[in-house]
Amino acid sequence: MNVVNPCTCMIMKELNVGLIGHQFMGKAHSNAYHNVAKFFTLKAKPVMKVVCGIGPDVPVFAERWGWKENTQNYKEVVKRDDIHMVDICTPNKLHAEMAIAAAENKKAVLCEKPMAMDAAEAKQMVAAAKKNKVPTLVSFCYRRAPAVTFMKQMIAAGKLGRVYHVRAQYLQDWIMDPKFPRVWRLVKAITGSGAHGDLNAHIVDMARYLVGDIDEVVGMTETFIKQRPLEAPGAGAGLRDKKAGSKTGAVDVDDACAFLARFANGAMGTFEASRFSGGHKNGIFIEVNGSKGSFKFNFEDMNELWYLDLEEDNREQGFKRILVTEPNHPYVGVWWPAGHIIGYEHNFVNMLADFINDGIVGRKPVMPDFADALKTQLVLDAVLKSAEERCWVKVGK
Ligand code: SOE
Repeated sequence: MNVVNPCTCMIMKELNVGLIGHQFMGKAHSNAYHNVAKFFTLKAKPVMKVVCGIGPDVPVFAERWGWKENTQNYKEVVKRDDIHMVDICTPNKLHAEMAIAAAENKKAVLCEKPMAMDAAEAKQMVAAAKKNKVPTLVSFCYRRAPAVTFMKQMIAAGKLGRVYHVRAQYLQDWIMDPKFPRVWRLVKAITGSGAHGDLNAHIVDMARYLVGDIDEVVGMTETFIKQRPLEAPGAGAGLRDKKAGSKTGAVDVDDACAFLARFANGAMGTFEASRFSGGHKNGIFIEVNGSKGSFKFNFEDMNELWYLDLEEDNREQGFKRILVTEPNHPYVGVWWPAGHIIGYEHNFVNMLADFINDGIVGRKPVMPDFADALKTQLVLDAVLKSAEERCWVKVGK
């Protein structure tokens, strides 16, 4: 087999992957490795070489998902000569350390979002990737929902004219019960921030992708439940499948964060992330209004894109529903015939195909690479500063 390091040679047949993390995102990424070569024509086939995680269930995970080996030691994984790509699906506080170690060992790096705990860490990741000339990608998976990619293509083609507004929300409700335990996503030292870094990160990435960079922001955060039971040992592995213990601990991250933004092109943005929006499970909504029309997208109906054409006769105007399942819509051709809808997990497969073909083998930057995702992190940092200082803040560089 012609196995070579992707960072030193462009001709390769197999891409050996080391995955770090075996919870929710570890599962989503494992599913993508399983399926990507079956649906897409790839320039290199990923080989699920080794999964790394902490806990007695790692061997079971490896067996179930088809990872050839498993380990608890990530430092071994990033150093192995036979690993070409490292995929980081761990809690946020480990992203920078692991990504830098992987880049120093000349591995291509895929990293879950948010990229880092803050922009200072993200800058170190960018520097390590640049120094070692390795392909990188941050897993902002929703930009690769066909409807979102298609919206981007239409906006870039001028369908909306001048963009006036971006309206984005990411709403969940999984921690509304005050008895829900203080899981790692609610601990600042592990996660960096709460709903903001977890959810606003996605919609900031989508908005930047669709409309461009953000110059300044003003925001507010709130923590509604400030004390929670600590997590009891022995809970299930699912994100929401947790048990409360008898002791309690402080919640030091935001439950919700809203902010206003001014885009470099003059558009106005409103963003809202909350884990206290009853009835919303994974409610991602984004709308863009321009001089010639509007687009809107709701993830819970992710195969649909709504489009308003202001150049139509005003008596016939109205939002029209485009079912984004035609073979010539982005990514759709490799999946099912028109009308046979796709779901959440397909975004990860689409993303992986782009990273392997264009980034790792093609050696072209695939967005959002570390340098691009740093810009999202700078927006997130500016919002937190603004909330603390109660004023508008310029997004850093
Ligand atoms: C948890 O809130 C979470 O899993 C996020 O971390 C993901 O990025 C999001 O897409 C779904 O919700």
